[in-house]
Amino acid sequence: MSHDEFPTDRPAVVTCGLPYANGDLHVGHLRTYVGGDVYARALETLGQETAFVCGSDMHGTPVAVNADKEGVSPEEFALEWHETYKQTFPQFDIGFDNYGHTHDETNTELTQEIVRDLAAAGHIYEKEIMVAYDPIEDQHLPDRYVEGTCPYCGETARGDECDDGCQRHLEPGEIEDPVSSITGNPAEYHERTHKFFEVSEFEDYLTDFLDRLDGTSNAQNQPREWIESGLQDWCITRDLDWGIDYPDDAADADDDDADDLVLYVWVDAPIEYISSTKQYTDRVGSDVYDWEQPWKEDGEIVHVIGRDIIQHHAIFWPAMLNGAGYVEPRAIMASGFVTLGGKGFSTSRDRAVWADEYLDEGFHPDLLRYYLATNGGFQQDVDFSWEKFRDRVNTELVGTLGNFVYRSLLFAARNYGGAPDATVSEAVDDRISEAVADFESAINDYSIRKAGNAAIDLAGFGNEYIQRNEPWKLTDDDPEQAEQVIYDCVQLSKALAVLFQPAAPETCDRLWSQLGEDGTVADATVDDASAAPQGEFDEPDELFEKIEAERVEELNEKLDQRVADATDDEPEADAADVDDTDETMTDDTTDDTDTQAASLETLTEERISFEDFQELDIRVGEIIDAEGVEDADKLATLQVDIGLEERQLVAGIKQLHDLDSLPGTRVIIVANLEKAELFGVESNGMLLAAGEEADLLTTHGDAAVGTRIQ
Ligand code: B3M
Ligand code: ZN
Repeated sequence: MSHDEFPTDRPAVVTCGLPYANGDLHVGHLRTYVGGDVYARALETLGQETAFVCGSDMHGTPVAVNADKEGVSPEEFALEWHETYKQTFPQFDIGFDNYGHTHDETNTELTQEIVRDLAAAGHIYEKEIMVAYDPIEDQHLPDRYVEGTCPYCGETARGDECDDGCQRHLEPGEIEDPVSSITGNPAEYHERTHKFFEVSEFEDYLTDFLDRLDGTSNAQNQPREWIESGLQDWCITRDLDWGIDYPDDAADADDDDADDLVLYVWVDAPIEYISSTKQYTDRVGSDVYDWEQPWKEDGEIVHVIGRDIIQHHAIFWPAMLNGAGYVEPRAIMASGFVTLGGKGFSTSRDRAVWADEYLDEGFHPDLLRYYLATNGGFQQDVDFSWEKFRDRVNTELVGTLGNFVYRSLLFAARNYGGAPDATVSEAVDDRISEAVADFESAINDYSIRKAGNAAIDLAGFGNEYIQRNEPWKLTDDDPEQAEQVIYDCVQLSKALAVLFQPAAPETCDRLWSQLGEDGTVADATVDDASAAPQGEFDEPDELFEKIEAERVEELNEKLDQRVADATDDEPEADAADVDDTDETMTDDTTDDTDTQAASLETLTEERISFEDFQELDIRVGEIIDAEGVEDADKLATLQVDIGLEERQLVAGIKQLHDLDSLPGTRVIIVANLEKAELFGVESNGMLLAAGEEADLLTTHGDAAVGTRIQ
């Protein structure tokens, strides 16, 4: 890590990728917003001064195209969604300090100012390029107005992004076989003069920047590869009415076209991070939070985004910040996608669990927050399943944390009217310090999952502690010891309220009041975890409610039906169906929901020669040891004896096999597959397994370990 550990004495800004003001939010979106909120709250719990900001992304063709379809102006259309989001986020306790939008005055002015600064510093030039154009409608077709074939991977792509294929950002003119996504008319390419931002000039800066960048490893590794394969300059203007005008005085005097150009949505969208921070300062005063310090002097800027927009945040945006003289991001946390039955959510096909729908089902927002924050490592794709949701709620929230706190506080209130008269024991004080240290290092590792686990593990300790000491048996025989144990349990409950607050703010606030503590636990810091409880309190209520199995059955039925309907719809590619929110990563290992009958893949027609087959060095092996990869839901590290040597392999079998029972199992491995690194663990070969359940291949005779398969 190249930065000082949190908390630092510089102000932090935590941002979340701006939602396009374009359609309902689903659980896939919420993963990033919950992630950002948990992270921002956790920083504050560490005592780090933090502004948590975001806003709606009003511009760009995703909005313009959908507004067109509804026959309203893009502004009206986007503002309506903006208002909806402003209400939805607080319902999940996603507590932005400021939630603005990219079309407001603050952002319009700041965007134009930054573009002027970039132009003045010589980072913007103009060039004639070919842009897609619909000759029948006499309409330019920027970005999502055009669809075609990705020149890099051959998949169907939208004008500025290959989101079904290689995920690359595409420049105007790159897409092949262009077709208007509005009319379906074949498009032509026309020459136009556009403005370019010279990203390529920042190669050296960006290379060094990535070395300094903290966060999830995907945000560093992918951009490094992009730099190695050569940076392109980005066209930053579009032939479109909807957007922020390219500033006049940044245009060349002899350039008539500049009048008609708006800025590409990806110019003004990230600038909203700064504008939103500025609006926060405008509201609370610079003595409370001064936006200029983190953005212009020195601060800790942390961007929380979906992994599909890494390139925009780790290449384009830092180049812009650097070119215009702003502070660079400290960290980028790029989340994996949420999938359903192993496939991406799809807004247009209604294959999704919607934010509103979740609340309408009557579930507390903290349950989903906890599930999303801790269900997998942040950069991992996770499959949403109601069973797993129920399992996590019932086991960890109800069974571990809720159970411990309830039995402790009930006993304390009934027997002592609150915390007994005692001081915390050394063992419990040490265990709380350990939890605080785990929490702190989780945040410095950018792992909200580990931060959540620090609290749940502490609750596990508490349960074990109360069970082992059985205070209910001590009240008569050893009242002093009973008081000690219960005091310790009250102290543990207080620490839990503090450390679990980022994940479950409303519940922990209730716990805070149950403990009779003043104010809100959101204002507490890690020091309060060890501070003496205030003393008196009444009998508590339970913090969490169990989810019954029948509820899951009902929910699954609804969801299965929806997934089936969405799957039926799939082959139809509707040219006019513009959907920015599809997340189309498929999960190539396994998934939890078995909603679709396994259909057999068609046989590969192409034959390979015997020589080609012989190039594979396939061996009989025996598993010596199997352990789950930390932070990975599906991966396990295996030590396999292959006769001549011992090999370490990583395989996606963590949830599919009882790892403890694997040692001694005969397996088949490809020994000469190139080495790979998965979650930081080297895999030296590949385990062969069949199907979704990873049925392990083995031998049925007595071939010796190490025998080659032929
Ligand atoms: N509005 C949404 C997306 O592409 C886009 C994010 C902007 S963040 C500055 O995921
Ligand atoms: Zn592609």
